Amino acid sequence: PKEIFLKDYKFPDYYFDTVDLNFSLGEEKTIVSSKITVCSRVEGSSSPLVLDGHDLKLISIKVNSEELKDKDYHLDSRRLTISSPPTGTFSLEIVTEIYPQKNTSLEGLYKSSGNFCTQCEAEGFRKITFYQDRPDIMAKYTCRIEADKSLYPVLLSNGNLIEQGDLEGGKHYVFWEDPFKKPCYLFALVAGQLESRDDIFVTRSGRKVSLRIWTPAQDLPKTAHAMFALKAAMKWDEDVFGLEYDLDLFNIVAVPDFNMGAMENKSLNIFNSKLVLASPETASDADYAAILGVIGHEYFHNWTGNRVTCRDWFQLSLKEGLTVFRDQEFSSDMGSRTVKRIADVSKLRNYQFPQDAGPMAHPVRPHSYIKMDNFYTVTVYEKGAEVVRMYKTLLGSQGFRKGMDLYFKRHDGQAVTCEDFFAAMRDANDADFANFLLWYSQAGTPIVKVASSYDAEARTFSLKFSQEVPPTPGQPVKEPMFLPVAVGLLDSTGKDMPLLSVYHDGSLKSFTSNNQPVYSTVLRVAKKEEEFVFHDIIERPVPSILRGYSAPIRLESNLSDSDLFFLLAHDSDEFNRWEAGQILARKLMLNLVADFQQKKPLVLNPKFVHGLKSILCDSSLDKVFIAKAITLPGEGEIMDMMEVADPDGVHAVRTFIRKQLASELKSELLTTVENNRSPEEYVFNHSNMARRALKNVALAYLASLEHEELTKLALHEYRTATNMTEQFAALAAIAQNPGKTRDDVLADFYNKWQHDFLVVNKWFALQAMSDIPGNVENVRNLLNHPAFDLRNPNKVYSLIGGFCSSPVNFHAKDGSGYQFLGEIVAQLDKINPQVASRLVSAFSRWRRYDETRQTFAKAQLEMIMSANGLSENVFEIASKSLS
Ligand code: BAL
Ligand code: ZN
Repeated sequence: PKEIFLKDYKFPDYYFDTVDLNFSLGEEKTIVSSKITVCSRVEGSSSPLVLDGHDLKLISIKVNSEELKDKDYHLDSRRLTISSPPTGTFSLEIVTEIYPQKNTSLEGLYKSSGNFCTQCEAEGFRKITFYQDRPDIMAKYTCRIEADKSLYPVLLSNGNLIEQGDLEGGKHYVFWEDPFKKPCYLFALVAGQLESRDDIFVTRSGRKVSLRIWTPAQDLPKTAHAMFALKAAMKWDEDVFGLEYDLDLFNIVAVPDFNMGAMENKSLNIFNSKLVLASPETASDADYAAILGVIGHEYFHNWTGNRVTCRDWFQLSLKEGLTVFRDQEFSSDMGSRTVKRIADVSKLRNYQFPQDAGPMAHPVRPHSYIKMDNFYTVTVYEKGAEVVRMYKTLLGSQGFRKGMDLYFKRHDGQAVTCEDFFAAMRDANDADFANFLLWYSQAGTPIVKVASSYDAEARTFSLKFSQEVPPTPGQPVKEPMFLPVAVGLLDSTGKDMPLLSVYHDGSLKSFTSNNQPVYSTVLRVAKKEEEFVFHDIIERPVPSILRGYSAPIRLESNLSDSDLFFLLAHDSDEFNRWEAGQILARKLMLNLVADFQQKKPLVLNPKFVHGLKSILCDSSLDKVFIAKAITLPGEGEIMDMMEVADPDGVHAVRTFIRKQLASELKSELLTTVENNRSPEEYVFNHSNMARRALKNVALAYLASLEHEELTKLALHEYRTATNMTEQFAALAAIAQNPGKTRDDVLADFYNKWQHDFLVVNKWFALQAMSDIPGNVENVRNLLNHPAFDLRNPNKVYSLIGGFCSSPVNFHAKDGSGYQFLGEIVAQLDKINPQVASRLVSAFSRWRRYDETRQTFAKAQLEMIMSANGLSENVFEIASKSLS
């Protein structure tokens, strides 16, 4: 397999101006005809025109209406090369035959669950027709589709519907035209038996936009929330960024078989059903929130991704980091900012930090790839969003908006780079961003140490920072990064102190403006070692550092436990209040793991129990904040902090603390459940979700005790629940403990919901993620369950992905979990390489474990590597994991 490098980027020799596509959809085969207006970039140049193409049967090829002879072109399994095309502008007509019914990779054009559907990002368009399949080729498209009218009454593509009509033989046709130039990865086609929920959004300039969400008829009632989310997103983008929708029609289609969560094709977003369909009875609060965020995300791409796109795939974070940042802000504004921030930072810590510390570590803008599909990662998305957030932290809301405005003014209709975004932010604000661009090129999570000290005599308080970025593959030596660190100082009553001035780099900077002190400031940390000294600090403060998690770093401070308990009780920055509790919990868990390994008895620090008790009983706090604050860090997060990850030790300790807390706080937890039962009607709003979240966390703690009356309580909650959030939480609470009750309730749940594939996926995932010893056998049995299907990505992610997220069972010391995954990857790679390579990533950090586990995991990776016909997708992840 060939590695592609950012440094090798070259402007294309040929541009495409217009593209007219014609699809004749059939049961045996589909005929795709394309007519492209090609222009050479350099006047008079006649370099070969190389078109990408994969799994295509070439039927004919014409240049300026003349059929090409065999000698005029060369065809291999990956490309079609026209040796001497005409100079200037010419037309290129190509006819290909494709077989969507046989396409199980779910990229390009495929047929599944009765409908035709496309997925072209990143490089799927080359499976539809021969093309320069790269995002800097932007052209205006038309698309004519013909198909059997009764089988495919709905035929959709990008842009506006210009014409439609009936044809002979029971067929019909449609003709779509997209007035905006676009790269081919944004092309989309859908054909099938679908119905739509229709609505209208009037933009702020008065344009009436028809909104349609398409699903099979029986699912239409479940699209109300998605429509609400779409309209809210359209309004929010106008209010916050001044960005208005630019066509008269916006379509969303929900499909059950989809590799990604969703896809932002111009005016025809295609969604994985699980991110569209919701009803209170079948979807949880988390599903509702995910739908809101992803509907927003795909809509926001219309500007950040579609109107301004990426020059090449290395720039993916230009659109994804920015659009994730935008969807995070949207969800924050629609709900609770702190809670959203906690969720996003947890995701970063649990998934991105491990990636940044492993063999797949790559910068936000990768330097190379074999398969681009492998770089739709938490680094490009989530760390990329943190990078965008840092611009906003440095510039403030208004400065950030100025930068966005300039970005669109300069680059609308263009395919650009991360530097272009940086330059717009800088130039619009005349800002000094020091070496901020390193965030795009240097992989690895910076480790930042901060030591604080107070000088009572001088009334100064000092923060001394030192930073190090660990080596990552291909990057042994790193430069210090530019870190915006938001800081506040708490006085002895817990209030923020006024910050008057700070001494740094030989100069004294005053914070006051108009004699108004500030209470929080952003320090610009840019060197390997750096000191900031606050003046006129009248008592020893407790510093609240990295407020709102202002930079994606691992922060290590010399704060004492009592400082942390103080912050947990008082910090005005709610994120850092939560964070103080998490730091305490992480320290406690790591110490107990050491005790466990030395076979010492486990004892829980009473101060920790007391700290959580005061949070649990503080009625002034947001309930979902309480729910988050009393939830322990995940096992993965703790393993990630250990020299040698010990899944058994971490699991034993987390289980011990949970049971101990449940036992010591039993009466408070019972009151919490009692006081937070929902009223009859489900409402998706912050206060209702907060109540459910708190009740569900409390119930899970209680059920962990395996007391008969508490299991009965969980059963009661399960039976009386009127929404999926509470029903499923009660099921999960019961399912923690093996035994007949668990088996009966799981069976009952399946019987109740077997008609609903999205709910059945939850049922698969719950069982797959279980910590019950030896669960691999149960998961193997579920592979044969009639509702399971290896061809459906959601089912695979639920069952196999779910299993890999259970540290004790996936990392079972006998290697049984690794063997199971190895077998599945080998099988799945033949069906769907993108999904297979996502799964194989679970092996990538095998060197973090003890020798026995390493031997088993390595053997599986080697077995996978030795397979005949291994896909490039899996090859890239498996080989990098082994190297
Ligand atoms: N562009 C791929 C799906 C998404 O991130 O929106
Ligand atoms: Zn996206």
